[in-house]
Amino acid sequence: MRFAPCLALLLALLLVSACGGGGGGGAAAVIPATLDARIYESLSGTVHNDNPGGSIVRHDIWCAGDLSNNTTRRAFYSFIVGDLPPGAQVQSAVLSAKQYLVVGTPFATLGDVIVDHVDLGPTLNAPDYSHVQWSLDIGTFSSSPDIGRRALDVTAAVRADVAAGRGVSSFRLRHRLQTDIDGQRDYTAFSSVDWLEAHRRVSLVITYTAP
Ligand SMILES: [Ca+2]
Ligand SMILES: [Ca+2]
Repeated sequence: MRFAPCLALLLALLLVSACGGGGGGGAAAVIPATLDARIYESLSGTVHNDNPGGSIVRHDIWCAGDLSNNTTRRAFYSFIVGDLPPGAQVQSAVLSAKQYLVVGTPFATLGDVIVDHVDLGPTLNAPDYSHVQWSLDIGTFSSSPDIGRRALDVTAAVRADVAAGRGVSSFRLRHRLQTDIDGQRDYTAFSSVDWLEAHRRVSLVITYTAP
């Protein structure tokens, strides 16, 4: 009857020893924290390709698609990732926005809405419409005209920005094709920064661990 407690004590000591050996000194488990990144308004909006200089709309419906004159537009979202603490390790990052309006048949004729991870420089301007740095087509944001929120895992993009010391992560939303040249409006609209209600608000939620 006295042997069982001794055996239990021995097993407990062995377990403690094993944990200490495998944990590099028994460091406590790091619980990930969450950052709901602030949107960077001056680098967010819609860029049109309607003239050589392009045109920028910041506080309008943010769109991807074409208009009745076959000009096109793309949507941009930027977030401040510089709020992460020094040394933060990004575990996940999810970009989300509400698709709230679909005009014409953009998904049938222009394809899915996909996301590019981009470098917008100091200002949102006409060249950003087609600028190719950093990565094109990092994922599909929307593949149907149904109204509702959409989300995309953008972990690799945010991780790259943080690793490079960039304070901002920027994303471009566009239909795969620019225009179907049919003289009809075909576009999809997403949340703008003016909409702060939880179900409409655009967000980049980052989970991370920090030393
Ligand atoms: Ca720019
Ligand atoms: Ca069209």
